[in-house]
This record gives sequence, structure tokens and C-alpha cells, in this order.
Amino acid sequence: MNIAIVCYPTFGGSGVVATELGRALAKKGHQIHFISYNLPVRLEALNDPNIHYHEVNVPDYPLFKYQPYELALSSRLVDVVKIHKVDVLHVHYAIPHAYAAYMAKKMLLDNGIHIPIVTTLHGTDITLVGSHPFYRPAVTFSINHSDRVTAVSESLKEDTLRLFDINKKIEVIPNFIDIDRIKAKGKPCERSLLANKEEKIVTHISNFRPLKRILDVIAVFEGILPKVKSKLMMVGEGPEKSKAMEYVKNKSLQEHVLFLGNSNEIDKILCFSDLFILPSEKESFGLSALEAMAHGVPVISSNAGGIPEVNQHGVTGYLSNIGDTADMTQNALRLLENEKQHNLFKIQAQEQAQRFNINTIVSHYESSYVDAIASIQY
Ligand code: GMT
Repeated sequence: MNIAIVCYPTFGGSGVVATELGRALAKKGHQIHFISYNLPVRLEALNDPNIHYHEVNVPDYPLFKYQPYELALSSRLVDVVKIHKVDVLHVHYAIPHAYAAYMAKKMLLDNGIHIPIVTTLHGTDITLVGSHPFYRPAVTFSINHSDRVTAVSESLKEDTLRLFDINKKIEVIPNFIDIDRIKAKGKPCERSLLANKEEKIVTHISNFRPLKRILDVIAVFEGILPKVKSKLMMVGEGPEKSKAMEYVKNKSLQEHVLFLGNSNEIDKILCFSDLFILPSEKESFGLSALEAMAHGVPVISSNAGGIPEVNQHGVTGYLSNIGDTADMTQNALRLLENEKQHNLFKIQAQEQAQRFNINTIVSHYESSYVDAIASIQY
């Protein structure tokens, strides 16, 4: 198939999922056309002849307070579909991608081209931004006019049905991980690059938005530190970073807490991690937790949204109520102070991650494309 994938190119779950999916589909022989305003961060476009990248350019015009990205995107979609004979448009994140895809579909229809749209809902497009009254009618419309709709967890599906008037079936296709790639990267990990031999490594990865509650991560770490020699790796960039850095400085924790910024070396960092912390207030899935588990890193998390569908309480890590950092600390110590238990959880985390192996999940998307193409009325 010729498949166009529309996504955000930045560090963030939806872009990562879209990129990994495109790469896996390309490996299976499909022609994949990524369409975005930048090359997606995990994509090396020149590595695979089946992968193509089409940039969306928005010319700056002083009259506009807000530059019309949807307009540029829908025009680009029309061109790419026509030139490359695209069979299906797969848009990741409803805003504004599903909306722009609908416009492209209508424009193409004027040229006698019928193009189906598969929309994948990722989380904040529904739970945070999309349900705002200023956006809700357009988001509802775009979802209802997609040919197939998928959500990354049962929890997100329920949220979507609760927050919008949806008349379309929503299929849950969970996020996934490329276990073979992780295995191929190999071990042992060079832990000494970041910590001393006797120190445990605790990691958090996110975009440091308020809903990630990164100060909770540091609070949990502060509870761990007096009992277990350890270092905290804070990976990512975002609006809460300066507040967190200030806090760390005021508490004289700089020696123990490292801010590593955005990283293309997530596999390496997770390879030498002992524990992953994800205390989010909202989380439709928690891809970073799954990535940690695939590396055999148990997860201490909140029980928000779809996290319990990934992190199993008492098996792959522990779940606590949002904001209950005392409970999270206790759970972290239950593992870090008990090697036998910790090793068991590492194995169980890896076993659970297998359920989300890319090889199983990608075929669900392929079926969605086939169904969407078949559903188009001529
Ligand atoms: O987590 C974020 O803030 C980024 C966001 C995104 O759109 O990239 O992530 C969402 O999609 C990911 C991939 O499906 C999910 O793993 C995240 O749980 C979800 N984030 C939220 O729901 C807050």
C-alpha cells in the first residue's frame, strides 16, 4: 500500500508511535509518506527506500496573527496523494490533523479521487486540548468523518466517548515497542558513564508539561535518597523544567539529579536504569513506561488514564493515586531495597512488554487501512 502518515515531528509519544509504525510498515514493503513540518525526530529518511518525507511549509504573512497550518497541511496532503497515488491517509493526533485530512479528502473528491482517512487518537488531543469548548465541535466532526478511528488504550476510548458525541466505532490498538531493535542494541550497559557502581539509577522521561508532575518525581527521589544511594536522570525538555531545576538547586540535590535534555539515546539511558517513575495526572497510555519495561525497568507510576493497562500493580511495578508521592516512595523502596523482588519485577516487566511487541500490533493497523479503503463509496 501507499500510506501517508501525518504526525507531529517533535519528541512526544504520538510522533514516536507514528514514526515507529511507519518504519515497521516500510520494512514490510509498504511505501510510507511522512508529512509534517519537520523531519520526525526518530526518522532517518535516507535509510530506507520505502520511506519518504514531505515537509509542510507555512509562509509567514504579517497580516495573520496565527499562521494557517491546517490550510498548508491540507494542500500538501492533496499534492502528495495525487503525485504518489496514496491509498490511505493515517493521521496521528486529532488536532488539527484529522480536520486537515477531511478538507484534503473533500478537495480530492473534486478531482475524482476517493481517499480514506484513519485517525488515531493519542491522548491530550482528547483529554486536554480537544475537549475544550473552543475546539470540541471541530474535533467531534473530524472524528465522526474519519473512515476508521483508533485509540491507543481502552481508557482513551472511554474518555473519547464520554467527552464527545461520537457516532463512529473506535477500535483500540495499543501502542507498541520494537523488542527486536532493543535486543539488537545489546548489553552490557555502560552504567559507569552516569553513576558509581553502588548507585541505583532512577529515570524519568517526558516533555515536562505540568500534567507530568515532574516535581512529584523529585519528591519520590528525595524519599529514596536517604535509604538507597542513587541518581535521578531527568530526560526531556518542557515548561516545568526551570521550576524543577530551581527546586533541585535550593535543596542542594544537583549532585544527585541530572537533567539530560531531550535525547536520541533513550535506549542507552533505559538500559542502565533500575527504576522508572511516571507520576502523571493524565496519561492515555504511557509509552515511556512501556519503553522502560521493554528494557527490564520496573515502573513506579500513578494510576491515571491508561497507565494500568501497561504497568501491572505488583507485577511490573506499582500504581499509586495521583500525587501520593509517599506511597510511590514506599513502592520504589520495596524494589530498590529488595534485590530478589527487584529482579523478579525486571523479568515480569519485560514479559509484559512482549504483549505490545510491534510485530503483533502493526498488523492491526494494516487491517484498519484495508477496511478503510474497502469502506470508501464510489
Ligand atoms: O505525553 C505527552 O504529553 C505527549 C503525547 C503526544 O501526543 O505525543 O502523548 C500521548 O500519546 C502517547 C502515544 O500514544 C501516549 O503514550 C501518552 O500517554 C499520551 N499522553 C497523554 O495522554 C498525556
